[in-house]
Amino acid sequence: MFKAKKKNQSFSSKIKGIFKNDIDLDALYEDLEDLLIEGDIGAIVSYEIVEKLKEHVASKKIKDNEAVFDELKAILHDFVLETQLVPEADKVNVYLVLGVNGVGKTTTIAKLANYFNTNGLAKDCILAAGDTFRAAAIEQLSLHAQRLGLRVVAHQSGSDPAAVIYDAVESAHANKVNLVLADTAGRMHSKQNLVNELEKIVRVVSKKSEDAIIKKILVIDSTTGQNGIAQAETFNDAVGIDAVILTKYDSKSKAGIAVSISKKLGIPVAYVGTGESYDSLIPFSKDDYIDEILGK
Ligand SMILES: Nc1nc2c(ncn2[C@@H]2O[C@H](COP(=O)(O)OP(=O)(O)OP(=O)(O)O)[C@@H](O)[C@H]2O)c(=O)[nH]1
Ligand SMILES: [Mg+2]
Repeated sequence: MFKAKKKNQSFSSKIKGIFKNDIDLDALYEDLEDLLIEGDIGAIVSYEIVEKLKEHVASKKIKDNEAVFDELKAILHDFVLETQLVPEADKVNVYLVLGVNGVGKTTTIAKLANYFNTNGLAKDCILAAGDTFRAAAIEQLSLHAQRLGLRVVAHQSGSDPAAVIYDAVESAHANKVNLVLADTAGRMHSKQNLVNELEKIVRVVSKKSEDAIIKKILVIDSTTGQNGIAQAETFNDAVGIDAVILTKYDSKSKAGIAVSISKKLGIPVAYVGTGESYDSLIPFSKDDYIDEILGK
């Protein structure tokens, strides 16, 4: 699934390595837990995986390495959540793209627009310049819109993001467009501000369009490891996140973050960003992901 094959080979080969030794289950469990933590799965979830593995191995009386490995794979399969995030036709879908500074929100909006357009899922979607806070954010989104041949709805810098998104939804209705991709400011808000701002956006959009499908999508830089989990926790507590997009999967990320987010927070992963170009966005597949982190 991902271009970033090489990066994970060492992780998967390390995992394979511990299963090659003569079976000494206690040593295997210990090594496995260390490796999972090293792979950014996080201490708590790594512990849970190994505990589950111990239970399954004991109850199924598993004796050989290969079967233990298969059991590990099955556990990860239960832990990792994926979702298909595509706009419905004949409805106005509003995707609010959230996240802290610099994770890749604006770039991801351009990639999503390109992906949906290329796949015939949302022709002519509208980009809403809801980051009215950072200097040049509006210009950045407008430039993407221009390159992709899409409409952008923008107000002045410093204006109310809810008003921008409201106008974008109105424009979607008027032009029979089924998707609004809304950029938002990347401040690490205090929780209360975040809640207030997003509640207002959701309220205003729902008022404009009662049957609009509003999705809150959190962008996380996959190279930030456990810090990304903390971000997901904050945003999810504050506003409830529908899906996560992991960016910068092409760089030095250790990938385990998808397991933690799924298992700890119950949030599915929808897409993975693998580069800076418009076409470097891939729907997340948990089968491919697990094959990649563990090896086939
Ligand atoms: N390598 C790589 N770079 C990415 C990816 N996604 C985004 N970037 C880069 O990350 C940088 C920040 O991206 P932006 O889209 O501006 O991030 P943002 O979250 O909108 O940033 P703020 O608006 O400042 O909060 C840019 O240089 C992007 O090209 C990705 O999947 N892989
Ligand atoms: Mg931005």
